[in-house]
Amino acid sequence: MHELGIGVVGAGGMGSEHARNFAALEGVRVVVVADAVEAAATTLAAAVDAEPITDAAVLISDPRVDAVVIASTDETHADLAMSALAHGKPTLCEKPLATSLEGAVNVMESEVAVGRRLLQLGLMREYDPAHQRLRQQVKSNGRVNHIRAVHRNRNEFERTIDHAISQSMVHDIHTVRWLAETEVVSVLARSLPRGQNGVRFVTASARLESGCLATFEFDDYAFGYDVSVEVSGEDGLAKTAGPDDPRLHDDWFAWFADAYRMEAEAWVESVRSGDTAGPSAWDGVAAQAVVEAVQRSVRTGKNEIVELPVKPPLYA
Ligand code: ISE
Repeated sequence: MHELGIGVVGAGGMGSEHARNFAALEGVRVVVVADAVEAAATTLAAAVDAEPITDAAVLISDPRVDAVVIASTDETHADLAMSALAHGKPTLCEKPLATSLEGAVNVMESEVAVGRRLLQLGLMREYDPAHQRLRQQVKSNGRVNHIRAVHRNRNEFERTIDHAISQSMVHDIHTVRWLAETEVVSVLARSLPRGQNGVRFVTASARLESGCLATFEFDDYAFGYDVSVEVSGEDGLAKTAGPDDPRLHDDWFAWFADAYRMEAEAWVESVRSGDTAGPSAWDGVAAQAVVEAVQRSVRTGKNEIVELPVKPPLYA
């Protein structure tokens, strides 16, 4: 078996999680770790026996790098993803795909121009065993009427409302689209401030194309990390773990450790088979369109329509 060479861009929390997971897989080698902060690149590279560099462009064009993982800061994702696509390299890009809908569409169009899927987006809840069980249950519960997506963070630092929505609620938005297998058409949001410029709580009520409803409830400063989903179907209710879940943590790394590992395994398999699957650039575009509608609704206090571009046949 040819050893798969992976380059990891970004040596922060997410880059480290990915690098360690990939380094533990048989037949996979993390060859390069890039981070603009040299010390961060050096530390992570040493941990996974890779070479540290500071220039992500060098990593992407490195012939030893068969596939690229993008886990750097949000505003770098789109350009790096387009560069990896231009090099024809399979890429696992952390969410969000871009920091604007226009940026996300540009990445998607670059992939459409390539003519085949090369990019998987790191919306990893699809790989979480609890979410997978939920999806199976949902399928046997008849028509979906309502989805309730609850997400609690334990952020010590204040985040702006735009960041809370684009960095956190984006996961819940994807979960709802994935479970209901339909798009969000409009949203009405409310928020509770925290400190000077931060946000404590954001709720959004959404209508979906199939006619079903969804509620998003996001707390940025809760007692512990928590993600739970509840789906009311025509013939029954399906839930992930309840509020008495013993898995209360400070952050998402332990909570979703299995999901990250399974995402890594599935992605490596898809790179080997040449069949990119999992959350796509289209999912990134659709999620970003909803993110922006929620951000608008918080500001206007009104129901906002999701401005979704046409879905290219590549993602049918
Ligand atoms: C973080 O960036 C993640 O991706 C986590 O999965 C999410 O739960 C958290 O809210 C985000 O800040």
